[in-house]
Amino acid sequence: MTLQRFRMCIHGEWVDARSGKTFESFDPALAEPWACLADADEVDVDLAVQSAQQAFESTAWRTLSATARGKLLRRLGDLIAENAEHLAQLESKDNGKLIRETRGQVNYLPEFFYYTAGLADKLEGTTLPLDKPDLFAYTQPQPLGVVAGIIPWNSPLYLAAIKLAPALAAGNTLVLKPSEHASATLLELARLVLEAGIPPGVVNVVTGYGPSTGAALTRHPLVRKIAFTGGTSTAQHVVRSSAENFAKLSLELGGKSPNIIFADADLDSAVNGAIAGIYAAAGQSCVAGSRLLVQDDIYDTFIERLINRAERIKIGNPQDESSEMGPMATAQQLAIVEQSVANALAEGACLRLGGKRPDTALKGWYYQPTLLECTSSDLTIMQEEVFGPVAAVIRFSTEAEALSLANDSRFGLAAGIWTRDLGRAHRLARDVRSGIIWVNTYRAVSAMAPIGGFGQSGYGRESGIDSVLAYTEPKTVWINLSQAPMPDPFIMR
Ligand code: TXE
Repeated sequence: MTLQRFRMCIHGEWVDARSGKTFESFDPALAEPWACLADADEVDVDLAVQSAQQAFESTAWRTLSATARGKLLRRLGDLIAENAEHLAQLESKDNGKLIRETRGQVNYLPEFFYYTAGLADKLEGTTLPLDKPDLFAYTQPQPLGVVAGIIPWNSPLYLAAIKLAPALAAGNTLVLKPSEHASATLLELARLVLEAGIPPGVVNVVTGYGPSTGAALTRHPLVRKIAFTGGTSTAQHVVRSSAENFAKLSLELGGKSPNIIFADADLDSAVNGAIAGIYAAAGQSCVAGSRLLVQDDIYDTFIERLINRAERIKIGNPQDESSEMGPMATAQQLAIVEQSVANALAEGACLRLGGKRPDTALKGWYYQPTLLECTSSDLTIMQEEVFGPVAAVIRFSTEAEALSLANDSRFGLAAGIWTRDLGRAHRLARDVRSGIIWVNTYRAVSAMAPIGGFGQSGYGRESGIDSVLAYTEPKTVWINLSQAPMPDPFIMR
């Protein structure tokens, strides 16, 4: 089979790695390679970062008004909309996500650019009400410089967009590093960036492996901010790299999110919410509702209805419009899922559904929707992220118990609360420690809504009105209004 060839985008040019090295990327639905990509080393990464630095200092970018930057972002949004079907198909092939999911994501993607475009020229400094009448001071938000965007495989376009749009709106330049498992759509995005008229070098994309390409990028001395989405242990490397040069950081690291079902909930909706939480995207979602907390009174009914629906999930090729669950994105991810389920069973969890690969002729890295019943929150399956279609369910009797179980986690990214009791919904929204709370819904996103976590789910927020500010640093400007000579130089004014 001929592999599709992709080159990197450095300073507006399509280039191979200087070393000539390449690597293969796999189609998860077929478990075979489909693309050949440049394997960038630190020489290539340096070229990309120097290009971004040069673009940052260039008059073409630096003197562009914020309004003009906003217009470029709008144009980019339009181009994404025009190319949406192509991008959706490509992402589905590359990471094995359902076409109906990638299409939905890509169709919404322009909204991130339009929303952020509108924010570009609304970044205001403040006039400071100084307590020193002879002095006048104001602040001005300033772009940081070169931003490194480290992107995982599960939603490359969406996770790149929520970094790219605000970073550009604020006047930064970027080097994006997609995952070695799904790089193609970010290279297509770079093509649209150039077509939109964004100057060469403002957005560069380097491809390669995390420990080589990614590490070379995150420790580069010219990188002023690292926006990272990925796993917790990788994040620890990234944080250490950032310490070399004091680069700013935002980290979005996934979780072990509770989906809490109370007896008074609309059970049909709650079943769909539980499915959306853990079996959508085959559970390969940072916000996966992988811990199901179900109230005693409805526990048996709820589990029966959940199993009944989950058994009928149509596993199939992600490019098939009728498929409801595709494969794991990588062979390694499938191995993690299999190992996690085996460990859970060994620790005493009870298998209620799935627990193996499907009995089909499908060649890819598929795994069945799986449900594990647990009697203790201490089980590893209740504490560790699996990143696959594996729900761990536990029962509770009181609201206090539900809260205590929900907060029994080192993570804190998302939580679902299913109840018709308004007071309870607001109490739990206040008390559950997580960055996103969904009440009677799950997996909702919007350009206007911040995303990010508490605890080991990371820090910093993406999306929303403050997203652009996160790519700036305020500058304080002091003006002496007095006509008198400068006073005593040996005391602070
Ligand atoms: O992610 P990695 P992987 C979780 C999930 C999964 C686990 C591992 O639990 O099982 O992470 O997945 C780059 N310096 N999430 O291995 O390694 C890498 O090339 C700099 C949660 O795919 O975190 C890729 O571009 N960069 C998550 C990116 O980091 C490095 C989504 C993420 O890869 C690097 C995906 C290094 N030393 C997985 N090592 C979410 N929050 O949604 C790797 N990278």
